[in-house]
Amino acid sequence: IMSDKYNVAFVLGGPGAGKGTQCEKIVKEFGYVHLSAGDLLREERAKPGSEFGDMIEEHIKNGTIVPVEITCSLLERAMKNSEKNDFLIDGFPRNQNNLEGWNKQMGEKVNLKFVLFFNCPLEVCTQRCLDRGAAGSGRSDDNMESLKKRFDTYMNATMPIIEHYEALNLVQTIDATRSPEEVFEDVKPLFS
Ligand code: UP5
Ligand code: MG
Repeated sequence: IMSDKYNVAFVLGGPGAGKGTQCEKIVKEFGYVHLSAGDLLREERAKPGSEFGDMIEEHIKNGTIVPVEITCSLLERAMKNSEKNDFLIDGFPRNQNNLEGWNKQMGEKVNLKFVLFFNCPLEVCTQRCLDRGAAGSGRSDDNMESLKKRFDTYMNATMPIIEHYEALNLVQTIDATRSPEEVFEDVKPLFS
């Protein structure tokens, strides 16, 4: 039966498309648990003595993707540690390796509801991340050099994953160029 599985919505979109911003709003209004793969990796990186810290930082700065075993374990641990059953998984799966690793480790334990895709042009995404960096985000990848690489990865590795789910009719595409409030108006009906 479905009810003994985790309910999951994947949240995808380019760097700075607004995944985190919209997830916060969904959490407030609909009681989902927000798990950002990027946040979990940054947290793991920051742990003193973390075996994977340097490797994670290398990937983040270069906009490349951490091996799925690490990311998937962090996600599964967070899901197990939560008392809730409904999860927004933000910024994952980002490539074929992520998709295959997730399906192998979590496929049987999860009911995938849909993939929320925040569609946002490169120029808008870039400006948002640069502004965030200028405002002191402290993120080592909010600079032009890293952003170019993040975009390459997004176009070459992540878009095919979105297309894969599109072929399965699981993608809900949202125009993410407008204000956070306007974007959320389009998101709401998907959760109501
Ligand atoms: N903002 C948001 N919405 C706005 C709107 N509608 N109008 C105007 N401004 C808006 O927003 C970004 C900025 O824009 C903020 O300042 C916000 O106020 C403003 P945010 O909600 O943070 O966007 P988000 O899509 O979450 O952007 P983020 O930078 O987090 O996206 P990325 O996908 O690049 O970052 P993530 O943290 O997911 O991944 C970082 C790196 O981790 C990856 O490059 C990769 O190296 C690694 N990673 C993995 O290896 N594996 C994973 O599974 C996940 C990550
Ligand atoms: Mg984010």
